[in-house]
Amino acid sequence: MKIKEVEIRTIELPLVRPFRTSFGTQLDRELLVMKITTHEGAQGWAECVAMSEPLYSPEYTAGCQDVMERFLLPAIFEFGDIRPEEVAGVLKPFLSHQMSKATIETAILDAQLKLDGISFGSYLGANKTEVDCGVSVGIAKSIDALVEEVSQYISEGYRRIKLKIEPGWDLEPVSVIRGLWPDIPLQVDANQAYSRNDIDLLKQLDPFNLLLIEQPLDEHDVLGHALLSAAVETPICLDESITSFEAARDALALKATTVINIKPGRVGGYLESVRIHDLCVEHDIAVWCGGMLETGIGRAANVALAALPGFTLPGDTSASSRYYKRDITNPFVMEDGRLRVPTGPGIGVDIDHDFLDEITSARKIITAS
Ligand code: NPQ
Ligand code: MG
Repeated sequence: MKIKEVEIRTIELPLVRPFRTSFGTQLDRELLVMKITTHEGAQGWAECVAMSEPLYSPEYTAGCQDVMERFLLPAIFEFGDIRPEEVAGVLKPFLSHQMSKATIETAILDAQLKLDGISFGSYLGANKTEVDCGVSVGIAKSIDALVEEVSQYISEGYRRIKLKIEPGWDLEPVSVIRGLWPDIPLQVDANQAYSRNDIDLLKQLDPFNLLLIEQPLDEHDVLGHALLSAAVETPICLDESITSFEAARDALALKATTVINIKPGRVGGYLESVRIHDLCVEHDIAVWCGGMLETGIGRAANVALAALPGFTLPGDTSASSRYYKRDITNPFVMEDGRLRVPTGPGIGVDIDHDFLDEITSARKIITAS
């Protein structure tokens, strides 16, 4: 395929409720949406999962747009006729920036699969038609407010609850939720809020039968996670630390992680995600698909990925309504705690162009210079 033009939009969507994590409180989701048009007449869509500030990852929306315009897209234009499988190699000279690279690769893959009439799920190797949904629950104002939010999600049918934790909001919320729902699959996510000095505290989570503790320590402290993992019963699951296939391979070798959260944006795309998935299957490691408050564009591709055989735990692949009153695609609606994997060509969702225009705050067209 030959890329004719790339459109990058900045969009802003209000969240249905504030989402508080150990790194801050989000009221809106600002993100980049990319549309590529090819000379063959195909269009491909992708969203960039970076947030507006570098709080979860070093990447952030304005920085992503800059690196895409200045380096990544010129390299793609210069390469000429390109296949999705060639994108990562073309972008490899530019270090890191996985979320930006993932956006470009995904948009090209969507266009290619639309031309070929193949769905994301079939291309990636999905063997399920629907995926189990979990939900990520923010740090609440009070225990009562948390209980109310969790009961709402459980009554909607979510099959797994993930509580965001931080120092001062850990043992109590976990013990209350576990007490009220003794059998619900439950896990926690600290987004790096603890240190190696907190091993004794994190050990106190052991009696609550959690599926896992996600990213308790700094993203660079892989050894710390190995020490913690040896000291606690609850499985440790890395998120932020897993930025590539190699990072996953090494974290597994060091026994720093016993479960892996795959987020395609964080690892540079869906092809790298499949490689990590295959590695985990080979090592008999459970995997699940993380979430970055995606719109229907990113959610569609994530649901397709989560339908691969190694994704044995429910992901943060929630319904559109978990985050947004109105989505920019046909919404993902949960039925019996599951989302259906799209079957149409490419990501297989329809863009609501009017609504997309309404929430677009900036728009730029990039062509070969
Ligand atoms: C995680 N996601 O697993 C992330 C973190 C996260 C669903 O818990 C705006 C954009 C706000 C991306 C807040 C979930 C965000 C965000 C949290 C990602 O660690
Ligand atoms: Mg996480």
